[in-house]
Amino acid sequence: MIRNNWTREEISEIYHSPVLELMYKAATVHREFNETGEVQVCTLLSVKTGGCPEDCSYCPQAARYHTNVKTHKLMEVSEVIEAAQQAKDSGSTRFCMGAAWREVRDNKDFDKVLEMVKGVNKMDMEVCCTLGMLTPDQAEKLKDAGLYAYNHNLDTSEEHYDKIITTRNYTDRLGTIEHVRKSGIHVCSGGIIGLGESENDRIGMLYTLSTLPEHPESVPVNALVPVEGTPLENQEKVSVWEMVRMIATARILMPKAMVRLSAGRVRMSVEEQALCFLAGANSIFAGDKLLTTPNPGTIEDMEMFKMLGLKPRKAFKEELIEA
Ligand code: SAM
Ligand code: DTB
Ligand code: SF4
Repeated sequence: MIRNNWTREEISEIYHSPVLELMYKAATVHREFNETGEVQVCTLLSVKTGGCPEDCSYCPQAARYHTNVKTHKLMEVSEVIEAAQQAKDSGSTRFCMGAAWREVRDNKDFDKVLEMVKGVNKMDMEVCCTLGMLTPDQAEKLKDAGLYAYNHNLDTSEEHYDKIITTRNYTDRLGTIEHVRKSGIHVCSGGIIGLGESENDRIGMLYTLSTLPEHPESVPVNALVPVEGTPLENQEKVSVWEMVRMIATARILMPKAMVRLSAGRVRMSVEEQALCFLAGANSIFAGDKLLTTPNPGTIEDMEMFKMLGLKPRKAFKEELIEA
């Protein structure tokens, strides 16, 4: 049964249960609702890099921090299509374009992004964007261009939010998620662990996500990639058990969602990633770069899939065509 009325107490009990018990339960829910052994492979492309006015303290693309990220204006449509083709050729079924914007503005750049969405959509890949805040009208335009999903993370709990970001608030975030939902685009929303948040904050974020009127179709779970020059550059690495707890709890609360083992895989062994798949993760970002930071390479991931007997998942769109 899919529930949207979880309580913080119930979530805390699940999150804190003995880890082997938690994994068993999550694996059971996963088996019941999804094809275990199938992992969705997504590719990210930073279509506009750096120079962002926001102050997200984890982010290498915020203009105010001195990081090694080179700023780049919005890419050309043809360059993006070429990158999408490469992603498709290497087995990705979802292509996600990210822009270091606070929000979308109604200007030529947005028109260009709409062209990118149309182009990737024609290639029979699921097309996703993460561009910052959206108005209802902008969400409609993206939907009309063929956008399949929109990524907009809550990142942390409502209580912890202003310790991480001060240039916008939780209500802004939830507003965009609502506009995306209303336009009929799939919602992709999750967060980051390792920002110095408490376990209660992690539970709080999962509470907000799992009590939305409809669960997000994808829930990315990122481990902070600490980047030199950002306020969080010296944060300690999260242990694999914290990732496992987060992924397993998300899987139990939101049984049908794609739970994505997102940033942080470069610092995880194959064994650690396998624990995350067992705990219910069924999606990854592939390719040697996330937006600006490194990610395991395609060959490494192919070897991992072979070793673990995992199969890349077909695009949902493809399934619809075949049905
Ligand atoms: N600017 C848009 C926004 O913030 O919504 C879209 C791009 S932003 C880079 C997308 C997401 O990347 C953030 O919400 C955050 O969850 C994640 N992210 C950014 N920097 C990260 C880091 N150093 N480690 C892990 N995740 C990170
Ligand atoms: C998400 O939750 N993780 C991805 C994607 N959504 C856009 C981004 C991770 C970014 C990690 C830092 C970087 O590479 O710049
Ligand atoms: Fe800008 Fe997004 Fe980075 Fe925040 S996370 S600084 S909004 S690019």
